[in-house]
Amino acid sequence: MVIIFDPEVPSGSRSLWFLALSSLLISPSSGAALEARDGVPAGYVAAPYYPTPHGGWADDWEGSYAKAVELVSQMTLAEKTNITAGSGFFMGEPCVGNTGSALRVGFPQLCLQDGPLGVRSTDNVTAFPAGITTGATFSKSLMYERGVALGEEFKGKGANMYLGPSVGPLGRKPRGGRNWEAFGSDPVLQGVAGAQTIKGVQEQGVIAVLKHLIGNEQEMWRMYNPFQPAYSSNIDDRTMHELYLWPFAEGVHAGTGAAMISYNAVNGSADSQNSYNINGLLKDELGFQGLVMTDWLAHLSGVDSALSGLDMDMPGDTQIPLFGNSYWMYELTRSALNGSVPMDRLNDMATRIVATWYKMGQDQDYPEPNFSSNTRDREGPLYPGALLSPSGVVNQYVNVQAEHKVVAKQVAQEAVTLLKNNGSFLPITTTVSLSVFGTDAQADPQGINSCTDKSCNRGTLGMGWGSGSADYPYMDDPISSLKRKAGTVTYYATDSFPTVPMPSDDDVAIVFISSDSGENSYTVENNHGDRDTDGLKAWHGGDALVQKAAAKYNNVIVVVHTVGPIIMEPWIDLPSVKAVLVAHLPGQEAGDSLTEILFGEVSPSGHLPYSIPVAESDYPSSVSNLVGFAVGQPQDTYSEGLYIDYRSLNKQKIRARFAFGHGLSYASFNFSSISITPVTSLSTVPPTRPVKSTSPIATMNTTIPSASEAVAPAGFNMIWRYLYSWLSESDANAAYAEGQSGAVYAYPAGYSTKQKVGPPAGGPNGGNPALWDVAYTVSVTVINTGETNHSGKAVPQAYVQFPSGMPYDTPVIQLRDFEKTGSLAPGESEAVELSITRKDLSVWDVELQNWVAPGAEGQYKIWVGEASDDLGVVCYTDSLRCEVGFAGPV
Ligand SMILES: *[C@@H]1O[C@H](CO)[C@@H](O)[C@H](O)[C@H]1NC(C)=O
Ligand SMILES: *[C@@H]1O[C@H](CO)[C@@H](O)[C@H](O)[C@H]1NC(C)=O
Ligand SMILES: *[C@@H]1O[C@H](CO)[C@@H](O)[C@H](O)[C@H]1NC(C)=O
Ligand SMILES: *[C@@H]1O[C@H](CO)[C@@H](O)[C@H](O)[C@H]1NC(C)=O
Ligand SMILES: *[C@@H]1O[C@H](CO)[C@@H](O)[C@H](O)[C@H]1NC(C)=O
Ligand SMILES: *[C@@H]1O[C@H](CO)[C@@H](O)[C@H](O)[C@H]1NC(C)=O
Ligand SMILES: *[C@@H]1O[C@H](CO)[C@@H](O)[C@H](O)[C@H]1NC(C)=O
Ligand SMILES: *[C@@H]1O[C@H](CO)[C@@H](O)[C@H](O)[C@H]1NC(C)=O
Ligand SMILES: CC(=O)N[C@H]1CO[C@H](CO)[C@@H](O)[C@@H]1O
Repeated sequence: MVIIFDPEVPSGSRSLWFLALSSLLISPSSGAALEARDGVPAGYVAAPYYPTPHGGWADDWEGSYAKAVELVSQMTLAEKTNITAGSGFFMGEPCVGNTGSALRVGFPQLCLQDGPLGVRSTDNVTAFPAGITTGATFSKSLMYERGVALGEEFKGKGANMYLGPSVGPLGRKPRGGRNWEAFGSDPVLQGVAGAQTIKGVQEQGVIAVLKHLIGNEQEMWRMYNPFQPAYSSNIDDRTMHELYLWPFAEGVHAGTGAAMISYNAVNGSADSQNSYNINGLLKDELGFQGLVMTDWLAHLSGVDSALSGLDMDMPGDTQIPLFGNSYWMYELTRSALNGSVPMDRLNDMATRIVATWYKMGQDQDYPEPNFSSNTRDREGPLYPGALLSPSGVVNQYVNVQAEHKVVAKQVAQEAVTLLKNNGSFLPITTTVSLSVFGTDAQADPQGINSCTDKSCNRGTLGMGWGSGSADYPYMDDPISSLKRKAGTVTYYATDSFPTVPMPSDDDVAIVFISSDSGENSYTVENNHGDRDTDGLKAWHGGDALVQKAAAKYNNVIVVVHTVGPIIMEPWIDLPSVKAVLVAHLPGQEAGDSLTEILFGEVSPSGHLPYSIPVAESDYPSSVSNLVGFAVGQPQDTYSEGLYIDYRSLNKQKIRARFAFGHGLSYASFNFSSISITPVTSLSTVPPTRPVKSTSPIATMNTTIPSASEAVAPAGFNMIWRYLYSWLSESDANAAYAEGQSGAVYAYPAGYSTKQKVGPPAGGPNGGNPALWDVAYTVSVTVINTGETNHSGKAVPQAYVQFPSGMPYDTPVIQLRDFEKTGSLAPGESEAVELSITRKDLSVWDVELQNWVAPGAEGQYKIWVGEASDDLGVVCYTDSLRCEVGFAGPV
């Protein structure tokens, strides 16, 4: 069967294709038929949670809400509904999403643009390293600096919202197609990287959009279509809190202005109308004050999604775009007039949007968009989806790159992860004779941007494919950099081992291999977004290429550009394979960032943001298998619970080939002067949450306005198929009359309009603030022992081991904090402090519905080391002693 409605955001060049397809189908009139719950395993329940908690009660949002309440109070009904949805797929030039405006009161259209690693679908931008690469740096400051640069570029192009960072998928399934857009298979690494990105982006005045909430761990079957529901991720409460929701809590804590729901369902209920997730988890427990939007075309219902807590529908259409149909816009106006969506909810939706805009200061001189996602020509149609559209200047070619290549290169470089370096083979000198193999060493010979949204794996793999890609302004490819630096370089631009002259003993071969994945909107070499066909194998016969090079040469260096783990067993132990470097997805700066490491100008300092197992089957099948086609709703049940990646391998006592956090340096480090300091005393249950103050939303006028507020001004020239929030006069009158007649909407079970006090674990900006109390700090002095005479950066990582004998089955060790040192010269040292919070020492108790520190009085062990399997230092929270020289807990 052809998967018709997969594209998250197809590029403009394909809009006609889309038009043709959509005209073959009839728009469904309601999402109700799509709410299939059949097949969800017993016990997984999507409980109702109503009403949507009002925004505006957190102290740090008070000023923005005050202004927003004032502005929204001046809006008519049609203005309020206009700003809660997009004007339609390809209708509002120029961004991938464009809201309606309320210009009469001074509120503009907002421009929403992909994606996590750069401004998508335009030129004169930086192609930054991907999320997974950023995670591999284990550098909080670089995560932040990259965010700053991204924020500057989005603002420079006039985009109001940055559709990132992605902290879901978490990388539960190594084959998952979009894991590379996020930061790694651990909630703390994801959470820290997401939070640093948000801080950097939003300090520039751009609204970050934290995504995708939640359970979007594979690409295939992710979308509802008129014939089949999306898969259901069935996640138990504890796993939700301790793994998947964790990075979202950190992002909300960092102040993200917006969040995006994902396509799939959780426990059988679609994420875009899952009241438990949006109203309950995100808005009440995590106290989120900003706005929640759909993923593109993930909107399935009008009244129900509004009641479930959704605030913005993107890009505005029903699942079948371009017909001028929407579940919101004019339908939301109707739903408010007929009383089905309470004015209180609509006030909250509109105010959340406007408050977020004020919070980032976008009311002050924010630039308008100066680019087009649809064409690179200077002039083009203003409403490409409309067929008949006026033309105008759509591209101003504003160059927003500034000096961002510096931070882009730094991220790419500090991510390079040295996995193996037998006999300190690396670094090599520039005078050795180098033979280079693999098409991945050179930029795509057909053009660096020749495949739409990078939907091919040709040439140096700098990013995966789909809506998370961006155009390269240039590609500093490894082969050019090698040729610039080294004396003798012979390049064989092939993935099949060629005939080569007999090498001498000292000759060095560098073999470039890759593994790609992306969004389900494209199939690349038979991989449907996820790595369903190639699995965790190197693409293009990469394993054989390495093996054959290793048979010929004494000295082989393998460089891997990859979206995630690949299995290295076919060659990793071959004696000639002296060194292996994972360069992840470096973006435009693939060359010098790598070769400076090969030639010893800098030491590698990247660490694995996931484990590389010996075999994929070392994981439980729920993790190693993708969910396939099903009649009805495909079920993806998280039966492994907390046990993914290293948590899983450690539980089963299976050694990874290379463990999470592993990464070698040319320098060697030693940790000394280790101490643990108690900061806030722990109690089993955290101090009581703060009381929710009354939101100013509660003061707004909730009377249903007159029907005239829903009608377009006489003579307004409407564009065909553009989405407007107006009704015809007769429709408006009929809806108003319907509401006054006492007709009542068939509200979902559990529906209520009474605001709740909020759950015990809840609080503003991420949950109960006490969860972020620092319980302990661990200090270590890192010294470069000087044995190798190389400078380098170390990454001390702190993992918590919970007390034994507790009634909670908990992973042996879990990452809780990390820091990266500066570049330490031989003999040089740096003191590093790692923080362990109350939440870090807690489990989610499903009975109490709260975080519980089960060993408040007992002994937690805080392990510190340079990888999850190299933890030589331990500190005890009860005796406050620290010891060195351990083999580690796993
Ligand atoms: C899914 O069902 C499980 C098991 O009943 C429950 O613990 C969890 O809270 C549910 N999650 C959602 C989002 O409904
Ligand atoms: C809705 O937004 C569109 C696009 O900016 C605008 O043309 C229209 O006038 C707006 N409607 C209202 C009610 O302001
Ligand atoms: C109000 O309008 C909405 C949107 O068309 C519709 O779904 C709902 O059933 C209507 N409510 C009543 C009570 O007619
Ligand atoms: C485009 O961006 C530039 C630089 O940010 C800005 O000066 C200009 O006003 C923008 N163009 C429009 C139409 O707003
Ligand atoms: C490392 O190199 C030495 C020779 O330098 C060799 O004896 C040994 O087998 C190699 N080990 C691996 C794992 O390749
Ligand atoms: C670090 O070096 C000191 C001596 O300087 C030594 O006693 C200690 O064992 C070393 N620590 C580790 C973890 O190797
Ligand atoms: C509230 O809205 C209704 C309907 O638009 C209006 O008649 C009434 O005057 C408003 N009340 C206040 C206090 O503004
Ligand atoms: C150590 O490295 C420095 C800088 O590269 C160099 O000048 C010095 O000669 C080296 N010392 C030894 C003992 O190799
Ligand atoms: C500096 C830069 O990259 N400028 C480019 C901006 O985009 C236009 C149109 O694609 C190019 O012609 C410029 O070279």
